[in-house]
Amino acid sequence: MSRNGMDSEKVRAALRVYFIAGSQDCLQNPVDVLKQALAGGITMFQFREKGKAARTGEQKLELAKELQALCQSYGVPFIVNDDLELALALDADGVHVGQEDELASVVRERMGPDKILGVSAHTAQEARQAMADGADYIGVGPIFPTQSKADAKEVKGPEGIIEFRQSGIQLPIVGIGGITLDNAHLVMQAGADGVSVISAITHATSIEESAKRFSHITSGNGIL
Ligand code: 3NM
Repeated sequence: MSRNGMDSEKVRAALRVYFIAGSQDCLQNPVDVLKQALAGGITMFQFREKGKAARTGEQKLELAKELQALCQSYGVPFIVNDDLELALALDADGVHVGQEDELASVVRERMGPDKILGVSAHTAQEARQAMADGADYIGVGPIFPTQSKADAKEVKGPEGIIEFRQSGIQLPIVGIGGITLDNAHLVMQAGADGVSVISAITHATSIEESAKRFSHITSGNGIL
């Protein structure tokens, strides 16, 4: 019996350019930011409204609805970070949880088998547990130093992904943390299926161009 929400080849494809953002990450209206990122070819989006400047309550809900509708117009999965109730209320495509958030097994149970479940894993043991809990993919990070997460763990380098693969983890993996147009190829070469990116897209001079270039790099068409 497969408890996973999507077949793993579809998940791998969706992870390629996995854009994450909340209003706290954006230098302009998050709706405009996402529009440009979608035009540039992002393959999945995670709504991560977190931290001091984050919206809450009705404002968060309204923003989520707008962003979800945009994703739907591009056929791009809309994932909610660490807010199962919001994901259920919106019938989002999935949820991403960290080790300190709601238990992955509980999220899988409540979302049902057809949704995408992502889990942040820092050790092979956490990755195995995530798989047992029904995760469709794991996020591994921080690969490089990041300014976007105050409580990020120790930097792993691309070697962190190589180690996961060497220990037999075959689940789709997305690298996260400090990934830029200059280092994304290293993450892919290490065995990741894709890159999760906040600031290299939200803070780019041209958001659309940045997303386009990530798409090239991760499809193997990048100039290394
Ligand atoms: N999680 P940027 S690092 C949300 O290590 C997040 O699990 C991380 O942002 C982890 O692309 C991170 O701007 C922030 O570095 C990624």
